[in-house]
Amino acid sequence: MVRTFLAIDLPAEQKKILEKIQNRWKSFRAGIRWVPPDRMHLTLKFLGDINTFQLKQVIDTTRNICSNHSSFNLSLGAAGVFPGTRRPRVLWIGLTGDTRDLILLHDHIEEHLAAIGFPPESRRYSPHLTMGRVRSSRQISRLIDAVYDEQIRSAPFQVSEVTIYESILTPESPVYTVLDRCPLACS
Ligand code: 3AM
Repeated sequence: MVRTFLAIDLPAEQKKILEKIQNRWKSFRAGIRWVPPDRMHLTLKFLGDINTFQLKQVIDTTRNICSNHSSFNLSLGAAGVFPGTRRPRVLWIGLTGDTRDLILLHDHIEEHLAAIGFPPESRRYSPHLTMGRVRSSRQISRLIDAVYDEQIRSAPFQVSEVTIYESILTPESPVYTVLDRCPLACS
């Protein structure tokens, strides 16, 4: 079985910006488990454990969907916390730019993967980059103020492929391995 998810990778320049933001947030010394910047990605769909037959179907389906979608541009957007400030669990950075293309791509993936047996998410898709996960309430309210005050500027980056990842859970942090890269059509 392979623990699988579909994601959009970020260019090095955006990861650098995210690292700088994360370093500012780290200075509050709150109880957060931080996502290492080199592992940050935009999740499109988490599939969980699938077998090799299903993996082949997922690769074929995703490749087919991507070949029918043009590449598009995104930029880093405002920061926030999920599910809300009262019980924060995830600190994130949002996206701006061609978000309608992103949602359309996500919806097609949901629809076509549902047709091969993967149930769609019940929650609405909220595209985000996870920066860290809250582990304790230590210094959290000061950090949350800083999250909402963050002014993020980034140049647009082109999204030209969807990556299929294996995620192996370890006691420290998940290890991600690329299983396939599915190119989007040229825009
Ligand atoms: O991109 P983010 O960090 O939001 O939280 C996990 C991560 O999302 C999510 O899949 C991404 C790659 O691991 N994930 C992990 N387990 C999940 C589950 N059971 C899950 N998403 C939904 N259901």
